[in-house]
Amino acid sequence: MHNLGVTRSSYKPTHLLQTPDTFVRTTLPGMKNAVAIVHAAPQMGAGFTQYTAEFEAGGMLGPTPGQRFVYVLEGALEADGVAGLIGPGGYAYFPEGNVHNVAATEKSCVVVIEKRYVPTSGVAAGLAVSGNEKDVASTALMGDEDLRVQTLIPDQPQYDFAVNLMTYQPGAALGMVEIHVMEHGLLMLEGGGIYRLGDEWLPVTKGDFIWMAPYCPQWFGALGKTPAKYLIYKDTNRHPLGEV
Ligand code: UGY
Ligand code: MN
Repeated sequence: MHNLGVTRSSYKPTHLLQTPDTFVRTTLPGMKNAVAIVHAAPQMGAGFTQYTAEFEAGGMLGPTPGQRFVYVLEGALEADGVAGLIGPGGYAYFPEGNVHNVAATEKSCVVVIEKRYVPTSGVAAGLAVSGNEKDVASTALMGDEDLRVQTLIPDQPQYDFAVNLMTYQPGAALGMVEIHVMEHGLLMLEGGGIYRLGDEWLPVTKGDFIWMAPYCPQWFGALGKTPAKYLIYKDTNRHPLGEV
């Protein structure tokens, strides 16, 4: 059946909305029994790589040249240095140069974010981190109790990026149109709404990926009768001119 070339996906210099009907799978070096949907990469001007890894039982990731953050959507992972299995809502961060295996113990779907570390003088690189979102407290964004943020990587100068969960009660919205130097990678985990990206107002729903370039005007309002939730990457804690 032809789809007549129709999709909600949109790729502009300032942003990408990538909906599941446009996902193309590939493999990355060292991956075994797994495929990657590469959503964001330096090829589009991003300063990081974000992909969804789909594993068969026993599947593995290959090595990375940078730091790596994994967040389990479905299934279970075992990873060097992490006690027990990492199940849904579980996450792990590995510093650059940390040689580690990440393997799926069952069919699994995992968010993988990788970034080359930007050192900053007088600050040692951060240590490995792992946990589960259910154990992470949330804070209200700009005093809005209906818009809550969970910070998965410590917000400290040792770490040069953040990965946060943002949960909007139905009808909640960002209190402002944000325009900032940091870029974002975003995966819709639950619910949906309208994302303003640049000069487009786009309907978005669970499973969609969004990349926002630095300075991309952005705003989100949650629609529907269930909360909207997304996982969002942002570069942080570094001078825009680079290493100091
Ligand atoms: O942290 C952020 O910049 C976040 N509020 N941006 C967003 O949700 N688009
Ligand atoms: Mn933002």
